Amino acid sequence: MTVALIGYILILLALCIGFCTIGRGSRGTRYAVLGSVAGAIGLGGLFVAAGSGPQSPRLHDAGLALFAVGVLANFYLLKRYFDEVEGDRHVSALRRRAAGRATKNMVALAIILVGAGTVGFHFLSPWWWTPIASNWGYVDDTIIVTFWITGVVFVAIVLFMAYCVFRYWHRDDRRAAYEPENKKLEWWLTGLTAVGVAGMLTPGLFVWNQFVTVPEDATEVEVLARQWEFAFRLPGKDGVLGTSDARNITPENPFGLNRSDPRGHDDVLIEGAELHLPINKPVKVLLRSIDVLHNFYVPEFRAKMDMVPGMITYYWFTPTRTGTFDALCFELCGIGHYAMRVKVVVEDDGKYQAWLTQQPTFARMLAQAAE
Ligand SMILES: [Cu+2]
Repeated sequence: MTVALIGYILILLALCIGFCTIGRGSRGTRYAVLGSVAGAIGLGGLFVAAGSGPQSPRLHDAGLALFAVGVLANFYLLKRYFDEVEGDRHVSALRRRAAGRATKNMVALAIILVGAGTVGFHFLSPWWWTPIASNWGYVDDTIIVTFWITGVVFVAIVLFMAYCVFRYWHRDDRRAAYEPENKKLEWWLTGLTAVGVAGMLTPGLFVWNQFVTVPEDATEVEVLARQWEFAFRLPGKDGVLGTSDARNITPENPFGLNRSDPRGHDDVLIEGAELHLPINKPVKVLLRSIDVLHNFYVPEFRAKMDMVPGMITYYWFTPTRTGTFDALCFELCGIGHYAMRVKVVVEDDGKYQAWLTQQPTFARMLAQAAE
C-alpha cells in the first residue's frame, strides 16, 4: 500500500515536471499541469473504488466521487484553456509561433500519456473476470486475442496521432498537401484490417461450434424465466423432461406441464430457490421464457444466451469448481430486471443427490393442489 502510494505521488510529480518543462512559454502549461494532476487523482479514485468494493461502501463512493471530480475538473480546464486561446488572436505572429511549438509538444505528450494510462490501467486494473468455474476457458482465450489485436491497433493509432501532432503542427507559412487517393496505402490498410478482423472472428467461430454441440452424456436442466424470477425443472427418475405448453400455465401448474404426459410427473420443480448442479457433469440448459426476453447468465460459467418467448434456446457447460455463484438475467426485461437473480450451487455428487431427493416433483405438486 505504502509503495503504491509513493509510486502514485512520484507519477504525479513526474507529470507536473514533464508538462512544465515541455510547455515552457506556452499559455496552456498550467492547464496541462492541473489537468494531468486532476486526471491522475481521478484515476486514483477509480482504483480506490474498485479496491474497496461492497465491503466498504463509503470508500467505494468516495473513490467514485473523486473520479467524477477528476473528469469534471478536466472538462472545466479544457474550457478555460480554449477561452484563453481564443482571446490570444491579437498577439504577434512570432509569439504565437513560439507558443504553438510548446503547445504541440504538450499535446503530443498528453496523447501518449492517455495511451500509456489506458494500457497501464488495463494491466493494473483491479476489475477483472471472476475466476472461471466451467469448461469454457476458450471464451476467455478469444477475448484475450481480441484485447491483443485491438490493443496493438490502439497503441499504433495513439502513437501515430502523437507523431502527426508533433511533426505536422499548424504553421501559418505551411500548407497541407491534399492527397485523396493513394492506392498503395489503401491496399495496405484494407489488408491489415482484414487480417485483424479475421484474427478476432476466427477463434469465435470454433468456440461457437463447440458451444452449440452438446455432448451425448449431458443432463438436461430447464430454466424457466418470467418477470422477474427464474425457476428450474430437472428430469426425474426417468431422466427425461415431460412436455410443456405455455397455455397450460395455472397457479397449480406454474411450468405449464402437460398433465397427460407421464414423463413429466416425476419432473423436479424448483421455484424461488437455488439451483444445485453436480461438479464435472456436463449440463444442457434449456431456456424458456413465458413473457418477454430474458437471459440466463452465470458469469463464472462464461456462458449465456437469450431466452425467447415461443422457443427453446439452449447451451451447455460443465461445472468445474464447487461453490455458490450468482445467476443473473442479462437482458433488460422490465422494472424488476435488476432483482432477477438466483444462486447456483455446484457441489459433489453425494451432496447433489441428497439435495435432489428433497425437491418437490410435479406429481407431488398436483397432489397438494388437489387436497
Ligand atoms: Cu429478465
